[in-house]
Amino acid sequence: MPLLAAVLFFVIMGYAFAQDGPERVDFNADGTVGFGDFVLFAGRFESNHPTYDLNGDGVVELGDFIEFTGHFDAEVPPVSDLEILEGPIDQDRVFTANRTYLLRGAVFVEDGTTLIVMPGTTIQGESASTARLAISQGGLLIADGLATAPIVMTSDAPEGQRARAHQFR
Ligand SMILES: [Ca+2]
Ligand SMILES: [Ca+2]
Repeated sequence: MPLLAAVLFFVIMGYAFAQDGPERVDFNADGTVGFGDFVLFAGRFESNHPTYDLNGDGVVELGDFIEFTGHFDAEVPPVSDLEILEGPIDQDRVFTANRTYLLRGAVFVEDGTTLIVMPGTTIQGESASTARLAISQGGLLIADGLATAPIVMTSDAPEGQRARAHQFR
């Protein structure tokens, strides 16, 4: 295809994606568009709820459903928001795939506390503070990754500078 048409094609595609990316229909914010989102959508059918009125015509109807199904099974790119964790985790927590968690210094999951890490979650250890994650006796870490959505534990140092012993890679 001629260059100008190719450029135009990608500009339009980029625009369409920015306007109507799958993150709009990941209603339960779990990183993919799936059945859970459908259940939420179905619960608002024929309402005027703005979140589910995807085409903005004031009612949640078939047109919105068609738009929703167009994104079905799509993966939602992780948003850049970062949560910094320091010190003890003393209340049950769920780490979700739509965020990145940065460990600073020693982070402990305390006795009697459960930390659940959802598939697809990224956890970074801060290089400058020699970050580490420890599970106290009686604390619980549940981190079941999936082949399609692994849990990544890595360093915040750039690739190629993660050579230190014991460092998150
Ligand atoms: Ca979802
Ligand atoms: Ca609508």
